[in-house]
Amino acid sequence: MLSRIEVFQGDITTLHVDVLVNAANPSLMGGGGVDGAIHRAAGPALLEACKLVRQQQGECAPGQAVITLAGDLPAKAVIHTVGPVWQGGDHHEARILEDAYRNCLNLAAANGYKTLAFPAISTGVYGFPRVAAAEIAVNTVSDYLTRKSLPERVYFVCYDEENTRLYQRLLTQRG
Ligand code: AR6
Repeated sequence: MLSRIEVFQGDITTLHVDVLVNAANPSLMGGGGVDGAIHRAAGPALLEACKLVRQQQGECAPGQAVITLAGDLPAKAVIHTVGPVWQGGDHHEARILEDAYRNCLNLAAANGYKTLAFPAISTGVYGFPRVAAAEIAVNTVSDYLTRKSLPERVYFVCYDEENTRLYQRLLTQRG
């Protein structure tokens, strides 16, 4: 099952996967970090698609996810999820982060997508401690894949070497 999970170090916008996950904010109107990089690479069609979702469904609550087209990206679609803002750990941050990963997996599977790439949700501007966030990411995705056949393959995209080593270590530990 772990052969269905890979770690990739670099810029998520360059990946040729079916669907990329964006670490968005509730407004879905773009921002900094990976959100900014995805919107820049996708072009204005992505913002237009996000505006439409926002008009139809309102804001995206933390832990929830929505899907849009991918504009100029090599991916076929983008799933926008909102991670928790770290507030010390006693505001359900872990459960919300788990929900975010699981809802992205469900949405990718419901749309028939086979390959999915996640950034390290909430570990930038939102301040979630990196090790705890990586443990949640690895455990939630691994548990999901043992039960489901889609997505077939999941990539954890790490922007720096430290996070890459961390994910590789956690995946090795899970065997
Ligand atoms: N590819 C892969 N990972 C990246 C990239 C990239 N191009 N750029 C940054 N990262 P963050 P959050 C990593 O702050 O904490 C936005 O303004 C980065 O090193 O992007 O969920 C939104 O609009 C970090 O490990 O997302 C929200 O307001 C990880 O992506 C807010 O930030 C997540 O960092 C969301 O904050």
